[in-house]
Amino acid sequence: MSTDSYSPPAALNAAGLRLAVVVSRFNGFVTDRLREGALEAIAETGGAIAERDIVQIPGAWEFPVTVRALAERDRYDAIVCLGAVIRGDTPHFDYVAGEAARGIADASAATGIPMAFGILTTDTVEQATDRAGGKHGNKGYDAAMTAIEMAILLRGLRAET
Ligand code: INI
Repeated sequence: MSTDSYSPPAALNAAGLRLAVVVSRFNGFVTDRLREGALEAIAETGGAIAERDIVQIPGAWEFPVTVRALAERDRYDAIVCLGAVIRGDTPHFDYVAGEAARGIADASAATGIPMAFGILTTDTVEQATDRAGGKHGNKGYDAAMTAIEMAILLRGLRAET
């Protein structure tokens, strides 16, 4: 799957990496496609993921507590977060998108586990679908590639110390 601007390193190898994918059901017509993109990236790089490592949550607000719980299992090399927060007419957008971003960033920094931000934050449904397998690529695919890249990078950095 081609993407707008993310360019993964030439030969990423996800074999043996322990990955979790967290997908929110809100705006499921978008997040289903992000999940497909993420699974495609994992398969393409030689990785594998079991059903139990794909976690569904109601909405983007629920990411922070979920990724913390997953990180505390001490089981994952990286976590991929997939969601869609669409502004529409609701002021809910700013709270949900902002807290999801902050909570994931905090959890990642606190636990040392890379957490890729594959949560679309858009003004319109069209902008979201364009980025979920449409004309601007698939940000789920990009997020999974980023998680794989970061898992490998951090594994290397930690091995050096
Ligand atoms: N959750 C989303 O993932 N995307 C949205 O666009 C959204 N909007 O617009 O409201 C949304 N709200 C639900 C929220 O994430 C929580 O699930 C809900 O508030 C219950 O905690």
